[in-house]
Amino acid sequence: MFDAFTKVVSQADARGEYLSSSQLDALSSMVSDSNKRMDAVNRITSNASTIVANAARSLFAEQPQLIAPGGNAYTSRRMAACLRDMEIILRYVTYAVFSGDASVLDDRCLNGLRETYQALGTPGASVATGVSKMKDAALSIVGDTNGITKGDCSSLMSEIGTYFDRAASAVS
Ligand code: PEB
Repeated sequence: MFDAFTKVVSQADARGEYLSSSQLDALSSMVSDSNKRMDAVNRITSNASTIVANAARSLFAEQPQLIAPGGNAYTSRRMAACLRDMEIILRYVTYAVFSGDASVLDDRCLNGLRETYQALGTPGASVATGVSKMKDAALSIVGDTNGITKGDCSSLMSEIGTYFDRAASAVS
């Protein structure tokens, strides 16, 4: 499991080189923008249940076969498993945002997830739709300028988007 710093150290060490000035510049700008990153993590984390519940409602409205008898989210047990899965994925996304690196998400959540869904008969494409709905909700919460000093969060938001995209494409 890497963060943005240990990732760069490991890459440099594999080549037996010192850290390059462009690597130092990238990490330095990450440090100077770190309050934005922590605010983003805090906003997603404190709205996690709303993000999950709304994304799931919207998924089931679009794909009602999932909650019809025989559907993959039919019965309370499967519905609970589905909501739990979305919550787990969102939690690992927040870890990746915090670390500035996707490896925790890859290694502890996404690795083998497609195969797990295939074995369970759970439609991965539907999970991916749910994840992309969580992405939209999370980004609109992160980008909400109401009651906060306005700044440029565009690169952070596009980075956050890549973690959701990574999760969606890992299961679809
Ligand atoms: C992954 N999900 C399920 C299981 C596992 C995971 C390992 C099987 C064991 C169980 O039921 O608990 N677990 C989950 C995860 C990690 C982990 C991400 C990462 C660390 O450890 N059903 C739908 C939707 C979708 C869904 C499309 C969006 O209709 C999910 C939610 N996951 C779903 C369902 C089950 C499941 C299990 C319904 C139960 C499957 C079943 O028993 O039929």
